[in-house]
Amino acid sequence: MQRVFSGIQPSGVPTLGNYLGAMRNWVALQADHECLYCVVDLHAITVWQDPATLRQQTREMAAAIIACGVDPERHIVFHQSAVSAHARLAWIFNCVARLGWLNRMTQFKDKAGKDREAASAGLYVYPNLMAADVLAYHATRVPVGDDQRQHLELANDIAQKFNHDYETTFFPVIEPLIIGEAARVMSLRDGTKKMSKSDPSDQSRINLTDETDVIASKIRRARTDAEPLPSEIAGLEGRAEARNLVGIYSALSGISQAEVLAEYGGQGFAGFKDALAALTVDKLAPIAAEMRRLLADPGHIDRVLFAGAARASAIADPIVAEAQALVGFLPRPQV
Ligand code: AQP
Repeated sequence: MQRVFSGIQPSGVPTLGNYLGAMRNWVALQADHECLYCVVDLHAITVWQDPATLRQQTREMAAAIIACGVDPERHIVFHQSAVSAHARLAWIFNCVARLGWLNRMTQFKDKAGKDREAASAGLYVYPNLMAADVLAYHATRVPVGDDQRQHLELANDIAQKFNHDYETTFFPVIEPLIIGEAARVMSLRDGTKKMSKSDPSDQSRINLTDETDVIASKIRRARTDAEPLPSEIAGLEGRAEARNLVGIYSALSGISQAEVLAEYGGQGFAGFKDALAALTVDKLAPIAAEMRRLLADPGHIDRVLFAGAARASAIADPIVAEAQALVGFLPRPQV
């Protein structure tokens, strides 16, 4: 059985983008993979987080993963900071990755914005930690949204360079799993920007915890253009907002974009938005209800995470110990 690793930052409430680009696929992969799903709090602090909020959001993210349908008994759900192998391997990768490679990462450019000098060093080396997250488990399959493709290519460059520099075949090749329609969900306010849980505008995204009337109002107010919906996919060219809403409808309903346009093409947005709002509420309301139920008992969530972290460490520790030995470190003392 192939091993899957994927992570999500507790940097806000998970969004429809996180759900369609990642979590929904995590659920599907459980049937025939060994899965590790990680709340990546080390990544989250690459941008400052209020400590109490970070604790709350870490539990919320774990609850969201379970509420979406991940089974933490059969698979592993844990928080990254509880497994030291991630940080130990990331340091080695900081020394393997080249500055030129990191300079090409578009996520750093997007997140650092205009004032790059003020961004944290952690944000810059974020892709090295992401490579360590996956390779500490020798995971070969990583389900992510399209936005993370570049980081996974970098992870493979790091693995290859490590193997070359230390004359080994120790690290395997990682395969990104970018599944289905709407692999990149865009902001409801700007169809050229991805939907993000940390976007300052709450109107730009659907949160998994949004009440049904909030979801409906956000979709009705989503930015669109003045033209009716086209009847064919080619007509979405240059219409980022329309393309995004059609993509979301298709992803949530499981019908192709062409079929969506066959039904709604030629109509204005109002009716389509009503249908999309109803569909979104239908899919997200049960997840929100289950999240609320789980969050009523934070002690239970902590126990799930601690048990997951112990199982994750049992896999990663020997792998990272071997990487350290390949580099030339003396063994760690047994405690
Ligand atoms: N808009 C999106 N469309 C599709 N997939 C998405 N993902 C995130 N946004 C979209 C996928 O969700 C997973 C977890 O992402 P993350 O939390 O580790 O970081 P991110 O990609 O930076 O997500 P956000 O929501 O934009 O977080 P912030 O606002 O903190 O930066 C990944 O698999 C990602 O592809």
